[in-house]
Amino acid sequence: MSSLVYSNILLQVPEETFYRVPLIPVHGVPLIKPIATSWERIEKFQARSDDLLIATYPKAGTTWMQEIVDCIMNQGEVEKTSRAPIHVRSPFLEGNPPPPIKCGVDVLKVTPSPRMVKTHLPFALVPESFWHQKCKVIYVARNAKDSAVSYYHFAQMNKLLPEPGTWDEYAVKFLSGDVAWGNWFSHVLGWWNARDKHDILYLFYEDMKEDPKREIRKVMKFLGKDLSEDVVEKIHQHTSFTAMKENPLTNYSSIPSSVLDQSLSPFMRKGEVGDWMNHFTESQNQIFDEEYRKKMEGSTLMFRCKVW
Ligand code: PPS
Repeated sequence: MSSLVYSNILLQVPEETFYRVPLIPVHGVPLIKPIATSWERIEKFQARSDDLLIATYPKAGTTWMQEIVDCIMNQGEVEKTSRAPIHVRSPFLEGNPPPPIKCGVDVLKVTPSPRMVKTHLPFALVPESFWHQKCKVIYVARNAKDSAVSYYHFAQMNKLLPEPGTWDEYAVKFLSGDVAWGNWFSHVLGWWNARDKHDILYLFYEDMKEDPKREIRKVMKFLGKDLSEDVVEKIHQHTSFTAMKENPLTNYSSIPSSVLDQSLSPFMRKGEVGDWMNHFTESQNQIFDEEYRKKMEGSTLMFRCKVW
């Protein structure tokens, strides 16, 4: 099942097809070329009523939430999560990696229910069938500054994304939304504004860091699972940053280094709130704050971006 077995074949795929490809707008949202060119299939995706959609802007704690959900769905029997890497257990809806690895839509077709579907799509681009089927959604949001820093490091090591350039160049691109999956502000606001119209649990990375067990309990309640405090503690231990960094099934080490070069930056990098302070200059911080004020004005959505 692991994509490792394909690594020798991967090397034979012409690099220009998938590697460091340009962004192409889909309904105004920049997506990487292999996703944009297969958009029709993604848009027509058939959700099932017991699908759970785990939606995030990139780098908001998707993998962390996927692992928590899988533990809960397995009644806290964390050993059962060792059946496959996280990207197999919880396929990426719009993912379209180099062949022969199957695209998300094809993998999901043969995935037994209940499926845990990962997406980075903004609310407006989510296939309609999820809403027709009244699917549950867990959305995780992370403050813009830490998201930008995490995404910058990820763009360096993930060869399927466009070259990030220097941090100074990337900070400008991030703020203007010229990155894969588009503008952070539109993403977090789009999902925030939709949360009362659909069955959406809207969570924050910073809250998960502050009190992981409290947030695990929120997810349990949302999924209708009543598990003991001992089990909550077990899930908490299993999904700690340290445990997930060491776990080959959650640290993405099963993906060949030709795609994810973890020597440049590990997938499980720092897992902190406030790392942006090690990267932002004073002037970048001011520009970000100004844009934040403009874009978030009038919204009840609030973020924390400091350690408290
Ligand atoms: S992706 O590629 O968009 O799916 O990445 P995603 O999983 O959303 O985000 C990766 C960042 O989340 C951090 N992470 C965690 N932080 C705390 N605890 C746990 N358990 C955890 N698991 C993943 C990961 O380290 C990335 O953040 P940075 O800031 O880069 O370290």
